[in-house]
This record gives sequence, C-alpha cells and structure tokens, in this order.
Amino acid sequence: MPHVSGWLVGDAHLHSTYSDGNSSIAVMASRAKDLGLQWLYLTDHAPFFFLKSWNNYVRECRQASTDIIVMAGSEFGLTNHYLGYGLEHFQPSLIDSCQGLINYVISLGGFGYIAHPDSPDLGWDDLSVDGYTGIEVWNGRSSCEYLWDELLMQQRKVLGIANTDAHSPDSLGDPFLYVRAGPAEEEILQALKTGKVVMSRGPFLNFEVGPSELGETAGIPERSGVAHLNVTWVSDGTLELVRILRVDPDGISTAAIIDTVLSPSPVELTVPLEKNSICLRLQGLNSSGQVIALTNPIWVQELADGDINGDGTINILDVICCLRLVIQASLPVNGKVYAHPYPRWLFERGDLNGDGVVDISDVLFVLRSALNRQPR
Ligand SMILES: [Ca+2]
Ligand SMILES: [Ca+2]
Ligand SMILES: [Zn+2]
Repeated sequence: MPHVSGWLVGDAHLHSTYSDGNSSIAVMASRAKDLGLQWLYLTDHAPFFFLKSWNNYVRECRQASTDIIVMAGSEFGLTNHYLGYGLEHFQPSLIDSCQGLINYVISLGGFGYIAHPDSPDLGWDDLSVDGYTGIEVWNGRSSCEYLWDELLMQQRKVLGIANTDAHSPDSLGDPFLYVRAGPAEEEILQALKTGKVVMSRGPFLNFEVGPSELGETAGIPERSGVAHLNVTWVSDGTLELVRILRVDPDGISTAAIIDTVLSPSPVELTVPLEKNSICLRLQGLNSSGQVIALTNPIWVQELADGDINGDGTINILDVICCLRLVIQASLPVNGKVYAHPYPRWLFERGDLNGDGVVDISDVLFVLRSALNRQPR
C-alpha cells in the first residue's frame, strides 16, 4: 500500500482474544505494523466485557502502540452489529435493537458505523434508523456498495468505511482505510467521524470539488450546473480507471471516466450536475474491472449567486472577496488560501454576469445582493 503524505493507513474493525479473535492485541498490532498499517481500532465484542476487564483492554491497546497507534473501540450488539468509536466511557450491554445500539453508543460519548449491514446471518435489521455516522461498505471481501447507494439516493448523509473484521493476524491488510490525519488519535477519530476516509485494496484515490473535501458539501453556483473536480491518486500498480459516479434521487450514473495510464495525477475535470443531484463519489478499478478503491462522497448544494466564500449568506465579506478577485489578491475559502491565477470554480463564483471577467460590475452585483439581504 502506498503511504501518502497527510494520510494514515489503518483498519477500524478487528478482534483479539478479548472476544472471539485468536490472537493477542500485541500480536495483531505487530502483524499490522509489518503490513505497513499505521493505526488500528480494536473492536472486540461488547458482551465479552461482562467477563473481561475493559480497563485492561484499553491498557493493552496503549502498550501495543509503538510505531503504530492502537485504539480501543467495541462492536456492540448480538445479532445486529454496530461499531462504536471515540467512546468516552464504557459499560457492556446486551442491547440488540438497531436504534437502541446507536443511542447506546451516543450515550457512551461515541459515534458508530453499522457493521456488515447486508451479512446473511449478522445483517442489520432496520436501515430506517437515525443517528449513525455510516456503514461498513466493505467487510473483508464482501461489498454492499449497492446498499450504500440506496441510502445516498434517499438523501441520507451516510459515510462509508472498509475493514477486515480480522479474527486472526493473517486476515489483516485487505481492505484498509486511508484517513486524512496526522499521527494522533484525535485526528484519526475526527477523520472517521467526518468521512475524510478512502477505502482501498491497494491504490490511494482522492478528489475535491472546488474547495470542498471528502465528506463535505460543495456549493455550486445556481447558474453553473457543473462541478469542478480535482482528482488525485497514487497507484500501487493496479489502478487502471477512475470512475466518477453521480448520485441523483432516481439513480446512479457515471459522470466521467479517467484512464490513469494515459493521464497522470492530478486531473482537473468538469462534470454536469442535475438540478437535484445529491453527491459525487469515486471508484478506482483494476484491469479486470474490480473496484479496488472507493472515496467517501462530496455532497453538492446550490450556492446563491454572490455567496463567493460559500458560507451560506451574502454579506460584506463576499463584497470584499469579489474586490480581492478584481485586484487579483489572494483570498481564503474553506480554510484554504487561493492566489491568482484562481481555480476555475473560484473565478466563476466571482464572474456573476458571466462576461468572462471579474470586474467592478460583479462587485456591484454582490453589493446589491448583500444590501437586499440585510434586515432593515
Ligand atoms: Ca458568503
Ligand atoms: Ca463579470
Ligand atoms: Zn467484527
């Protein structure tokens, strides 16, 4: 697996002898390190902690954290399985109802992902529940991408993760997760919680829409009807194609395809959107057409004309942004600073009358919109 600067590789679902795994935490961690993983989230089954000590479990995770970050989570439930992360405290429980599991993890200060939702014997009974962060799209070799798409099409903001669910050291390593984080537990947790996560069986794959990253919502100007994407990847030698999928309420379509052999990373491209498009997400495929990488989605939302910094309102800050575009000064959007020559999406946000330049008439447009919106 290629290591990518700013991202860490790991696995967020595996078991040790604290529940039904066959190896100690130390052995699992040492195997993971050999494979190149940089973090692990242990998820031993919650009911086992009626018999075993949670505190010892946490301590053993900490002790195994040399040259790898090992964190202590848990898989809750008996027949419905729910992965709980970021737990501030812990109490074992025999809760098994779908909504009950989600609420229980929240009551422990954590958040969670539904494990193997379409497993034949340990599947999730009720997907109409609320309050979960996402679903395990890949569990070992099995995939429920179709189910993820169904949820996304219903306008649910559901994130995806991919894990081995390893019960022995030899099952580690495929698939794995890239999280956008530095080497700190808090940063890894934050990435898992917000969807700055790429699922992989080899290559790294990522994209941005304008200034928006994985798991975020990109503002698309009302008049534009297109999204500007910046797609990046690091191949392990197996990545052949990148498919850009668009999720609409009535179906999933391929918005574009990149041949990674012909085009070097990064690639900038523009894809058309429908009025009610929900989100975009990427698949990476190998030469036999198998999906070997999946990004989390970037959701799309209409942005009012004049809202240049994309914060949902039009005010004096947007007037200043537009002025800065006119004088070709740098400006911050979504925590990043953009300098002249601006990316196309930013130029389009400023060229409100669509005449191909950003000048004082565009500034006047923003000023008028800001004044109209001011309460009087
Ligand atoms: Ca604004
Ligand atoms: Ca203009
Ligand atoms: Zn499991």
